[in-house]
Amino acid sequence: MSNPNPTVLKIGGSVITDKSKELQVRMDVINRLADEIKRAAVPKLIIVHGGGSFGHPLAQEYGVREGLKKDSQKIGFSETHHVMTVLNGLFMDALIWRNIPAVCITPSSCIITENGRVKHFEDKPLKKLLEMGFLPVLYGDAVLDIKLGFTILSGDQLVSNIATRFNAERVIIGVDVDGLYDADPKVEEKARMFNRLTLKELKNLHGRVGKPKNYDVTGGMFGKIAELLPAVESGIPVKIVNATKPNYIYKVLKGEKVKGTLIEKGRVRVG
Ligand code: IP8
Repeated sequence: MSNPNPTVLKIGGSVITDKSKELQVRMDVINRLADEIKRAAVPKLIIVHGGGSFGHPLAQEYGVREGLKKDSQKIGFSETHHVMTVLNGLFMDALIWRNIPAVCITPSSCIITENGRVKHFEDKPLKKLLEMGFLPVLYGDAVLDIKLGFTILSGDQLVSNIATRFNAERVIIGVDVDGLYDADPKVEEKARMFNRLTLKELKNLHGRVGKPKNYDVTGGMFGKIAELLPAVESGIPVKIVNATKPNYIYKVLKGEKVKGTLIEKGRVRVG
């Protein structure tokens, strides 16, 4: 394929950070993922990573997602954005040291939301980088908001928006569990994983999966499902895989069979 549509890869914050401790990066995991991304050599790739124990605790402490209500929150907005640039810097180091021409695009500098939804997105640099063969890297960020003053833009909303905007060939979501379950697999021993889901099944499920109990301000798996709907609706297949397991991201990037949940608009009939 000479000019393929892009693949959008999300790496969850719970994969690259230790969510039990604030500001704890998992550099070994970032390095392994960078190796896998290098080996897979996908021709057009956009990466988005999450906040984990960098962005989320500060966003929660200062109520950044809820918007600007008092001046004392402003430092919280700055800190949340700043720690995300630190995490992103570590991620970028791992890619660039491996000779991958990755370039960071800072969401808070090119996106403004309205009530938490992307409203303005100056996407020309992203488009140009992609055309030139660079690997653009974005992340969930603290962003300015027309109605709220500021808020949190989740990596998942960003993934869905970018995938739709650039007519992605596929979306890959790397998380710290094997796929999408009917209950939280970390809590419910009997939780069942879905191998495949249609849009209709996903919508039904959306109402049933519980909200997270930890400090994930963007809603954990619950928020993830809601955000993925527009991408699936526009016909882009989404595969959720365990990025903490070695070679899963490599295999999925290469189009090889790997355990996970595949979400498609409808069932594709074979034969
Ligand atoms: O981890 C939110 O992105 P996510 C990032 O993809 C911040 O939900 C700044 C909390």
